[in-house]
Amino acid sequence: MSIKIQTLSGYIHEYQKSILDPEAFWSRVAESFYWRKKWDEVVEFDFTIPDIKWFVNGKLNITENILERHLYTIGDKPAIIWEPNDPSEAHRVITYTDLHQQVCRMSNVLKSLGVEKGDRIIIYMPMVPEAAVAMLACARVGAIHSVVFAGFSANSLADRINDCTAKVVITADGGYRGAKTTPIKSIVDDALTRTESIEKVLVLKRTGDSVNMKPGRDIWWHDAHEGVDDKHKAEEMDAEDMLFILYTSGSTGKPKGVVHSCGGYMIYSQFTFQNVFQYSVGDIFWCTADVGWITGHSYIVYGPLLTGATTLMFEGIPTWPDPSRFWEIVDKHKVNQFYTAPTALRSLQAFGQEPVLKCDLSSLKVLGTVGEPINEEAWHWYHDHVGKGRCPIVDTWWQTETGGILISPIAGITPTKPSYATLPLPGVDPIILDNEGKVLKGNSVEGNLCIKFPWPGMLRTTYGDHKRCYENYFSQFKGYYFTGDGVKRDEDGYYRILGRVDDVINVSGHRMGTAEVENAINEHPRVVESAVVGYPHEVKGQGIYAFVIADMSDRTEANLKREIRAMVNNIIGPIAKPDRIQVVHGLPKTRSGKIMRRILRKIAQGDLSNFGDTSTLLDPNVVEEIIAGKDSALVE
Ligand code: 7RM
Repeated sequence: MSIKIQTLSGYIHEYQKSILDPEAFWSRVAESFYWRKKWDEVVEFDFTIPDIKWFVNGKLNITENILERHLYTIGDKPAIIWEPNDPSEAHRVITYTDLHQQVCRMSNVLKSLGVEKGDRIIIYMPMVPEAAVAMLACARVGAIHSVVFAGFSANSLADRINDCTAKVVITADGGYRGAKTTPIKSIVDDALTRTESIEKVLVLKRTGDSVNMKPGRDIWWHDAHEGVDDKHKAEEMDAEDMLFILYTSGSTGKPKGVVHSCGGYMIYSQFTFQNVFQYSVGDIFWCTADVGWITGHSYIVYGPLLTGATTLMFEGIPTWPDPSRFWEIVDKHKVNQFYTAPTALRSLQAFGQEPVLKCDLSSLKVLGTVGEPINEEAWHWYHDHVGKGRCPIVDTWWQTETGGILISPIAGITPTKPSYATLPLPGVDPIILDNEGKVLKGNSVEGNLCIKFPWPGMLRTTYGDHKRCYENYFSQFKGYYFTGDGVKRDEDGYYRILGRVDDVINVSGHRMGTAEVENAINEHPRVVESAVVGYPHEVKGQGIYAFVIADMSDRTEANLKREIRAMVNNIIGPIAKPDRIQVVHGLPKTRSGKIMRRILRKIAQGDLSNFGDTSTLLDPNVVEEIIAGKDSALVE
């Protein structure tokens, strides 16, 4: 299947070839998939628009490459192993044959609800196999899915529904996460009071909690499936037709809908999965992400299933019922590759060695991390105690926009280095530019990370607003894709990601725009203005620090802070609640009224040594006042 790099010299060889002749390289990768019709051109692109097309005029359906292609060879092999939140509930095993039947039946259900090729469907579900079935059924009928993380608020859900004018929501009555139950359906009901496009809501029964079902609009999943045929012929899709939209935060207030296409995403998610994790037949792969994030799309669902792999899906959280839950699952299902986020590792590290040392973990071969820079301490803990010194760690750098991993070790084949994503995958050409746009060649350089040549998994547009796609990613450095990340290339040529250079923060591996959080805070009737920055947080990577100017005439500070946190919780969701809030009288601004975030970031970090040039400040006294009040910031 596809190209599998097996040796270090193989990597070097393929890498060089892929950069010299990307078209030959990617067409060789694409050859191993099932196409209804082969492409005319491998790639056509112009980054100045941007206009990016891969496998031009190729026809396919991604689900035929997941289901039909594997039926006769590995039909009875597990496609999905599902581990429930509660360890006393039975796990489920879904074979490729089962998955084929379930996806076909669901495809017929979608057709019966009036879904047509090109329609947008929102999936707002807990981590159950039906979420993957729903995604694949959308792909099969040619509908564009947009999965919304079930931790987002009704308001965030409504915004996404409205942005893509979705026709159907697929959801569940509720969801389990640790000791908590989330009333998912009632959040949907709330969201739908602010939307107009939704015609049908399909509701899976998971918790059995009572829910309101609106006649004519809401249908139970099991009722809709009653008597429905499990044969379905997949819709023929153009390689460049949209496969899905996934909303992600940027430096502006409103999340943008990143669009991925059928052909390129298929090739890229599969190629990177197989190579980075060195998946072999029979292995059990476990990615702990939620399907609501890109990591879940590419490395729980599409990459593994396109490879014919067994993918483990976990409904719960790392610390419930106790902090050995992850490691007990590894032992129970004999997991071979384990992929998680640094924040999860740091939260587990805090419970000490006992929960991990009591587990065997000898099935593990490869460990992976994603979502944020991994600090050396967490890297060593992962390496020594989880991997028992035997397993390579792949620190995978990529983004919602890139569709799959771009810079990462190839497990057991290319070198690893703590806190380094190391080397680009074949077909990926990273370039470092200084702020003036000058290319920094050679080693021991630091600057803005850009990519020079397109790769099949890259975004094509931002839904409904192509200009925004250009402005966000292609306007700063002409002719390059700009990642928004800072990077260092060390003396050996290895890449180390330094974090965002824009107004995006990364909290527990979740991307958040500071403007997005500010907008939510500013909804509070007593708030006059706010400025949000990130600061180093032991477990979350970055915490959220909000400086707020407010009318305090009828509130105590404690009440105001509580209300602000509740406000942000309602508008965005719990992941965006500020960790620290400081009430201030003024914000450091330039004479033109721009907030000097650089100064606020330094104060939030507790670095009061050198604020750089403050001569452009409108009122330098503001800074003194903020420093003096620093200890009043709420800490939770
Ligand atoms: C996959 C994902 C993307 C941002 C990205 C980086 C940061 C991701 C790493 C990382 C250092 C890593 N998509 N990031 N992986 N930073 N090392 N291995 O996370 O769209 O949600 O976030 O996350 O800043 O730009 S994402």
